[in-house]
Amino acid sequence: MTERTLILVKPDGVGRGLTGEILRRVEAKGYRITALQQLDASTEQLAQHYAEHEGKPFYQPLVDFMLSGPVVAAVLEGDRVIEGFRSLAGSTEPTTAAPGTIRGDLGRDWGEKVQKNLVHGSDSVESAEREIGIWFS
Ligand code: RTP
Ligand code: MG
Repeated sequence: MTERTLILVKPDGVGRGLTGEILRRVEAKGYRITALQQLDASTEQLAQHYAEHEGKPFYQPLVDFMLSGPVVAAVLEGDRVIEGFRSLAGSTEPTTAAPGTIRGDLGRDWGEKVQKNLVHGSDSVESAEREIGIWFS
């Protein structure tokens, strides 16, 4: 089934010059990039985007990390792209994310308060529509 998802290249990915490599993997898989922009996230956007994590110990370090540099937001379209992009990204923690995934191949998390894991991808159809509205208004 054709879906849309919202992905972010987080500040570690943009800062390390990995945007192209990450988008290359997305396109090589066959997903279409239907919107793309680099921006400095606002605290309001992050409060909305990460509302489900408010109150968790990693919430403030996560927001501070996401404010530390530009992010790249993109809308992807494709068959089962929500699940498919999360599969390309790998599990949350770069050290244990499977080799072959973005986080497993490229992510570094040693000594950090928050997982600097390069990318975000929506986790459901509802989250995708909500998050697309936050980053592309
Ligand atoms: P995402 O939402 O960014 O695609 O990642 P996810 O589903 O794999 O992870 P989630 O549990 O939704 O957490 C959101 C982001 O918060 C940071 N995090 N750090 N204990 C930690 O150090 C920790 N836990 C979560 C990560 O950047 C994670 O992607
Ligand atoms: Mg998540």
